[in-house]
Amino acid sequence: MTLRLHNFFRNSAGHRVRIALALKGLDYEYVSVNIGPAGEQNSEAYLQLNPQGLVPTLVHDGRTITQSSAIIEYLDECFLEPPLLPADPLMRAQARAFASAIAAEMHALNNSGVHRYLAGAMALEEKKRLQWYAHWAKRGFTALEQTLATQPATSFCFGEKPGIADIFLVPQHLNYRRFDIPLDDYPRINAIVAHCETLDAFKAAAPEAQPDYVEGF
Ligand SMILES: N[C@@H](CCC(=O)N[C@@H](CS)C(=O)NCC(=O)O)C(=O)O
Repeated sequence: MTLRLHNFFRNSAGHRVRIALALKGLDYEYVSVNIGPAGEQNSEAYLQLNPQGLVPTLVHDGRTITQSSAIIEYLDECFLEPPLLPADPLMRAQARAFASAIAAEMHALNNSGVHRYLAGAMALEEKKRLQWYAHWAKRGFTALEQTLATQPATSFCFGEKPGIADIFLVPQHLNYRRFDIPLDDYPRINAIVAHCETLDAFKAAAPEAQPDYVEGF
């Protein structure tokens, strides 16, 4: 059985998949796709694999899967232990909703391609671009903090084991730290992220632990 992950060290959606792979204890080949100025995600070879020109892409025994949410659910269905989704249907839906709020409403508005377009075609000055970024970050994290406040106080977002919500939360929190987004208003989120970051699987998946890591990139 072979697993190959096409991603980049500074790739929030790829970071999610790395956490899932590490939590499941799965070995994989790391293929670096430099999404910086090199723009390798738009090379002909990579577009054959992922026509969206986005990372990550997972190749499992020659079968290609794109989109981090689909990849993580696929891994969870192929490799059952430990499960990344709660067993209870309601909690499962809540965990998926939490992850989806990050993937679809927050990250999608703030990812690197969006920034490039705002700075380039839209000629938006950096201050305005950061204002855009901070607006969606605040709106998103405020809602997630409120969601967590309705849950029992557990070590992770939904229960006592790390799962899909934590997998999506940690990379997004890291993005916001990188862009100096004020995070003091989200004590529950901050505590969960701090706890996750003490765990080996989260450490192994962190950008600085990847083979293509470059400081200050
Ligand atoms: N919804 C996608 C998002 C993927 C995505 O936005 N990847 C970014 C990096 S985090 C990317 O490839 N950016 C390159 C580009 O936009 O050209 C997923 O979850 O996999």
